[in-house]
Amino acid sequence: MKSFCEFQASELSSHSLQDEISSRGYVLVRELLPQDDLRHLLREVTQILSDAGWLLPGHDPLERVANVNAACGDPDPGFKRTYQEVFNLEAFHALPHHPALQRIMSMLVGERLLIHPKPIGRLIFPHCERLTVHAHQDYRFMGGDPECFTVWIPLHDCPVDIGPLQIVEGSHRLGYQRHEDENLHVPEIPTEAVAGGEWVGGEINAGDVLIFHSLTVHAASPNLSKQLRISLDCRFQDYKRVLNPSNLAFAGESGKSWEKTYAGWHSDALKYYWKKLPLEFQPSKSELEYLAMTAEPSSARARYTRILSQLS
Ligand SMILES: O=C(O)CCC(=O)C(=O)O
Repeated sequence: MKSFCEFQASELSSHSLQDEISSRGYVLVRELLPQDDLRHLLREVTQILSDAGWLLPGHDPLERVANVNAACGDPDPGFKRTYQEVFNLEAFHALPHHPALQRIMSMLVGERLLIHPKPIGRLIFPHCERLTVHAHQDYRFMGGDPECFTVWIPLHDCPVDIGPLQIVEGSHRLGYQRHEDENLHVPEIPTEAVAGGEWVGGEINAGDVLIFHSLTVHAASPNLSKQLRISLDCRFQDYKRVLNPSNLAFAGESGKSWEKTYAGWHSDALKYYWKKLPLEFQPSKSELEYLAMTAEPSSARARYTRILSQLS
């Protein structure tokens, strides 16, 4: 596979970053985030995984040696319980706000930077094909304005056998591609239907970040190691561009809420920060109100009602 085109953070200007994203659809930035900051979060996450029995005893949790008998992933109920503990960590939510990341994302997006408040943690057991994320465009899941960018951040070194992300170069220029969702938990673009340039990949290490456009096709490579692969992905956009309000709320039936997420946090600084920004929603609040009364089936109405109730 062709190797990623890569940059040191210090080499990038606003202009070169925007040029790279617009021509290739991604930028791999080496050594942007300090190792210590990542390790601090990794320590908290691996302690949760160790307590859940996901790691082999007799090793430092930071080594992430997997207990293969505990292998699970979304939507397994056991996975969701442990994932929720990771999601509730204050340090998990603080990472997308890291000053080094904000600086580079402002260079790409501009000064009106919206950091989406729901980062996704990936806790990927080895040798589980069903848990490998297949080809897709984030726009399929995020909606809103396509000028939205994902940053993929491994919390530890990810040599190729641990399953870092791969990208289809230039695929963002071909628009939205059809995703198949029949009988699939997560919609994906069938391998043979993926359009764009070549797949590119390679190791992505602690401190590196992979930035890509919401229409850039990407997929995870399989984790063929003995360790869990732990990463976080988060999204950034200009807050003057439309945003799908489901990115701010918990639309499902699980009873998750920001109040519960924030319950154990020490600082208020990152709580509800987006409520202070002049955001434009798509669907708008009045469209949501209409959908909450008319959408079919009734589960969709309930979903819109939950989103609405969390926006005020
Ligand atoms: O980390 C993964 O396995 C998948 C990440 C991904 O698809 C994304 O960041 O959009």
